[in-house]
Amino acid sequence: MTKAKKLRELFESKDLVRIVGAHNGLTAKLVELNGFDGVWASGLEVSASNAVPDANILTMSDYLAAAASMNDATSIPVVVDCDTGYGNSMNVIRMVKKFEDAGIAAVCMEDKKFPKTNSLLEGGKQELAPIAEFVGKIMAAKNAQESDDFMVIARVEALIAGWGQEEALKRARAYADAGADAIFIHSKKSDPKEIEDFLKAWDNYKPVVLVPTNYPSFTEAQMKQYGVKLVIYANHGIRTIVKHVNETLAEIKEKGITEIDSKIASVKDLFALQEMDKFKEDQDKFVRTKESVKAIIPAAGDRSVEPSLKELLQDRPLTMIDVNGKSILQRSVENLKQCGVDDIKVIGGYKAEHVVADDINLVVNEAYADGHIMDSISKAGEEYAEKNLIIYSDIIFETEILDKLLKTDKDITLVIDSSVRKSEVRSDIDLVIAEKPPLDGERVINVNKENKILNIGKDLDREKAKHEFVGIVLLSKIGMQKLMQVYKDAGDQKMGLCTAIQKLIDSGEAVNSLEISRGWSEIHDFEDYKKVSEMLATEN
Ligand code: SPV
Ligand code: MG
Repeated sequence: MTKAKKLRELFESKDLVRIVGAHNGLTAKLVELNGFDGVWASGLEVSASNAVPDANILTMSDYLAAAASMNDATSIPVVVDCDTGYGNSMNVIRMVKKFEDAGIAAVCMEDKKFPKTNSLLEGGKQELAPIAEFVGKIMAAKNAQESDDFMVIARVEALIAGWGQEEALKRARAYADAGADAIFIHSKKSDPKEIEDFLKAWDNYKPVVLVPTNYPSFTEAQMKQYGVKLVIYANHGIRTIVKHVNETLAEIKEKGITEIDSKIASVKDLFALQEMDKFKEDQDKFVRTKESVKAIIPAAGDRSVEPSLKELLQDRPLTMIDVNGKSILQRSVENLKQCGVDDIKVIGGYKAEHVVADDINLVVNEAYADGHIMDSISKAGEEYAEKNLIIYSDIIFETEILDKLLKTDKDITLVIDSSVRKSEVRSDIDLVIAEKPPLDGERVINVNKENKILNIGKDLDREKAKHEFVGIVLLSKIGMQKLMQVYKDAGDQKMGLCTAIQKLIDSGEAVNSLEISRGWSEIHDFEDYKKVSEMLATEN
């Protein structure tokens, strides 16, 4: 529904339509959020907000831009104060076209000479235009509008100019007869008597509009008794702003900002008015400088079953243990961010309440004890990115590994380590048998040559398994869908990642590898923890 139609409907359905002055999108939005029927794009507010007199110092384009900003920021109708129409009838024709095109519901013109001076200015020069001239403007406006719903309000300034009640009534009738949709009768007196006299004599010949700034004792109940249709509280917003900004500035000048926060709107309040949540959502969806990457870090398991870690893991999961001043998780998060990965989902379970790191998205798997890593990964949701990283929560790694991995373009790529064959082989690591032997120790360039994985798991033939799975996998969207399908089809909540990958390989899926031989470590027991802490201590 157009805003012009909305205003028409308000005129039909309400005794008294209440609108409030604003000067930009923000103040207009506050008017809407406070439940008023519409916005008055006040000439006084718009010019005051530019710190210039309300005397046609600004141009029609300035007022149009301000009104459009108010209209865009709100869903309620905007009635625009168009002063005298910015010139003669020819200017009015263009004015109506421009404001109607901008979605404005109604325009209001006053019967003064151009340039006008604000009506409330004490001793202000208030020159009335001849009736014929203003009637011509109303006819021009009504003829120029495209939709029947658009309203033209004629503002009678005879009382402001001191020309008396009779002149006011004569003008009001002439404007109404020329096609004006409503008559705004203005007064600057503090006593509402002249307004009441007008209302009695007018007898609702056409809807009446009031701006009771100078006669605030005239209540809404009285307005309703006289059948007033529209009341405009024209400038109370900007007057509040001036007073309170001054108070705040005075306090800051005197005391700094230590105590001011609780007295003013929070930055969060501003973000809400700016609809930053929606902005962020759209930004994530549509602003693309590279492929979208999501990281999933399953960190739900309870590893305090490892006796040497029992002490350390009493109050936190393994990923949260402090390794030289930073948790394992925080280290992973920082590495990911350095590689441009901001969408990081961590699946917590055991002591999930203690899983914290900067800007992570924590998903809690309450039933973590019933499941295993694939179960946790499934809890990250089914909205996969173009590239999806799965990173074990108990490894520490250097950024370069991710950098290299993110440059690969296969559906599934596992980071594998070739140093395993040299070190003492432990029973708790995931071994890998790859198509080709390790490159480590050889002088090679283009390390990223394809090397498919044939087998992965803890119980592989140690003679054949020359690599270890590092705990980092990169999957395309398709790769991710296939991996999760394997998990779903198996119906085994206790499935580990390596089992799922082996099933993919068995079903003929190509699983590739990125070989490294340094730059990472897992922490499976207290010995690992000590070793890694020492390495990181001497790192810099
Ligand atoms: C305005 O708000 O700009 C008005 C109303 O025109 S008044 O200031 O009372 O003239
Ligand atoms: Mg005005």
